[in-house]
Amino acid sequence: MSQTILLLSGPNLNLLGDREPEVYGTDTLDDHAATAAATAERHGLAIEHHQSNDEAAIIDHIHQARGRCAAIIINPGAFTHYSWAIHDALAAFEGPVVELHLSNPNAREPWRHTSVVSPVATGTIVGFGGHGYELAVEAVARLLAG
Ligand code: CA2
Repeated sequence: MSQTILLLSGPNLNLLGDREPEVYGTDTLDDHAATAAATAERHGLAIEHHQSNDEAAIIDHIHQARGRCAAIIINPGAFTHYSWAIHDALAAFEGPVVELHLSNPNAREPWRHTSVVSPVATGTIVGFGGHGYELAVEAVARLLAG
């Protein structure tokens, strides 16, 4: 059975493709999830994707991944900048965690420069738009291959 990567998308990412294309591109979240799934399949891996605007739902998905999923790729949206609850949930996950952002938050408003997720991430991919989904899965595949 193939190993599963949990792909988590935080608040407002369901609006991708609809508004702010100059910042986030024109692809939808479904497009990005499809890119991640196709990349995973090339490595014999599977993607399970969930998007939520609810912090508690994201935390529940992280808990449910424990002992079941091999890795987590997460774009926490604006929760990135203040959710210590997501930080704590990720800290309790045993596998690799990749923090992923479409834009480069460090090149934007000062309040986006802090990530409370980065300290518990194995690595972070920012600023590559939709290509980041492919890069994140490639990184996970390498980590899982040892
Ligand atoms: O660059 C990223 O991927 C972000 O995680 C996106 C978040 C933002 O709060 C982070 O600082 C960086 C925002 C996602 C909102 O997505 C929208 C998409 C279309 C229209 C409006 C919002």
